[in-house]
Amino acid sequence: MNPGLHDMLQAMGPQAGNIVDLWRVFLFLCTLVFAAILVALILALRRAPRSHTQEAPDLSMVNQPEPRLRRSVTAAVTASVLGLLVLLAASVFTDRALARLSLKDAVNIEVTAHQWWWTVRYIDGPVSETFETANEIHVPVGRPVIVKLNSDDVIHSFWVPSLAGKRDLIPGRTATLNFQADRPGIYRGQCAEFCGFQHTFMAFEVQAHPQAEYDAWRQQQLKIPAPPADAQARHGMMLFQSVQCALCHTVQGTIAQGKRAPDLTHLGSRRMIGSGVLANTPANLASWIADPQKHKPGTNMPANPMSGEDLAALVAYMGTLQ
Ligand code: HEC
Ligand SMILES: [Cu+2]
Repeated sequence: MNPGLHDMLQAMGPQAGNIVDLWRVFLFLCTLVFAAILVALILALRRAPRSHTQEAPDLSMVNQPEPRLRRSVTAAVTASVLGLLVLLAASVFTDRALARLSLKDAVNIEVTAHQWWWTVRYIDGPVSETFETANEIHVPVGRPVIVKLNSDDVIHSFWVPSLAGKRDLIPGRTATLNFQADRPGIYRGQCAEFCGFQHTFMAFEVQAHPQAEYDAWRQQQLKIPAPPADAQARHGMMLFQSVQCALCHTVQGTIAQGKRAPDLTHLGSRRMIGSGVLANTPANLASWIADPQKHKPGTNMPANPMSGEDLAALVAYMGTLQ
């Protein structure tokens, strides 16, 4: 499966482009400084007076005036200050360039971080056209996206290296991040602020589609899945609503309206489950539902011991949630 591009050096949008340009300026200047220091060090080592065990050290140079040394130190200090000023200016210009992204016709999304997964809400249009999904952000290519960031528990950080810089999600404070994807593709994101046991497995992805494909995806997300016709999947639905699943998870159009876990209304349309730990296949779903702790120790979903028959029914039901 395509793991998604996760590379800040391969910018796929204007925001990441600005950041990689800044990074190149830093790399260039810091390499120059590093090389200059090494040269100075080598020269100093070669010119240092060698002492000899049999003779008293020659200390006459200590009392001599050192006009050359003074000049070199002045030059080095001046060059360092100038170098730092260049870096400062480059940072300020990058910041301005980041703020210049036109937000006309933007897609508005609200992302809430949890230990250790992400709620994604699409908030454009009237309330009847808002919907929720998890761990996967779909965006149209070439249009700006405004992401409002919140956290439900501890501090997390939203980072899609190929599209934009990092932005922290701080409980009780809303931050915003704007980005735009210039080419269709799958861009991997990752929580970039240590947030507990499963921080590593708090991944997500941004899927950028051509506008028409995005519109089709959006229409699909707005639909409420029909109750399954198949007997096994119906049994799965009944189980989902009668065992504790429904206390944590939501499936739109059913009595399952829990808000403590990923919305499963369109689970079948997602590529991954568990914030990127497993591919979304029936076998993985079964294994996850039976014992999520095996795949993501410490995760806030308990194990669900049940018969193989019930498990198969639940997986069949999940498969109908397209
Ligand atoms: C105590 C609350 C809780 C209960 C009960 C619960 N879950 Fe979950 N579930 C979660 C949480 C939290 C996650 C996200 C885990 C993560 O990624 O760290 C999750 C994730 C999932 C996922 C993966 C979704 C995704 O998009 O990554 C599936 C599928 C799932 N649960 C199905 C079930 C089923 C079926 C049941 C009932 C047998 C159930 N859950 C019971 C809390 C719960
Ligand atoms: Cu996190």
